[in-house]
Amino acid sequence: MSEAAQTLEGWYALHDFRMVDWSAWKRASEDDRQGALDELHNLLEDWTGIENRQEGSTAFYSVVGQKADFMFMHLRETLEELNTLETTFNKTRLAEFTIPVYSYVSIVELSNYMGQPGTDPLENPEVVARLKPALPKAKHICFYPMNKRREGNDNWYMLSMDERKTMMRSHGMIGRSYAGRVKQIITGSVGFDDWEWGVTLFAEDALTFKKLVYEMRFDEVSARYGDFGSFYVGNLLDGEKFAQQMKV
Ligand code: 76R
Repeated sequence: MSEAAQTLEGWYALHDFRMVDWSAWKRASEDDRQGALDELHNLLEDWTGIENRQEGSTAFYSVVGQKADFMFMHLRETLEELNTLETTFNKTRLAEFTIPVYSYVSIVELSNYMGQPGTDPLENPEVVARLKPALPKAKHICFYPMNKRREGNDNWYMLSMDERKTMMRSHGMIGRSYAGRVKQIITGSVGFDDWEWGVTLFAEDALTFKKLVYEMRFDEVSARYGDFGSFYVGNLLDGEKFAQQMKV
């Protein structure tokens, strides 16, 4: 058996994608619509409080295209908290005007492929900060789930630790050349959801997603071993921007 990579886990993650039921929204009275937006405002404030207390973090983005209209990415200490906030949202008036279209459950993950042998990563404050990150308020988000292939001669899980380390180093070097332009959060989802990882990228320039993902396609880890799910891309929201978007 090949040696499994050691992983460090941080906060649990829930990506929650919603579509707006525009017909119902337009049929609602102005008061009902305002009430729904006010309630969302309060929720967003609660979530900001949680982030300020470093008990979790939430990102709120629109989604471009027909897969969804907006999304939340929530990070929290426990799966129970994610469950509670999911149902809290479902009980709001705004939720009556939304249709859940996709969700993804995972946990912030760092693996030891690039780690320094003989050091305890949890002693490193940078590592700890990456496990429990405050999500950036970048202009754009990109999310997609992925697997490492297990097919015939292209089986990631049959490779030796050394072979995987070499390839992951090359992957990491490409990634690092985007430092400052992209913030990436890898969340592991083996045992939690339908793919093995969620990839969430944040950038000020959406084109950086295309450049980075394309460049990685030529790197062996992605070229030979990467299988990808659907891509979601969108723009930063806050209470005001959302109210603007929902204005009828
Ligand atoms: O954590 C680190 O910075 C160390 C190096 C590193 C690891 C271990 C790293 C760096 N990644 C790691 C693990 Mn990554 N990453 C992806 C994708 O679209 C594609 O082809 C793949 C999707 C992108 C865009 C990306 C970006 N990475 C992983 C893993 C877990 C693999 C495993 O355990 O087998 C996956 C699935 C994955 C996928 N990676 C980076 C980036 C970027 C931008 C970096 C540099 C980060 C930095 O240095 O700040």
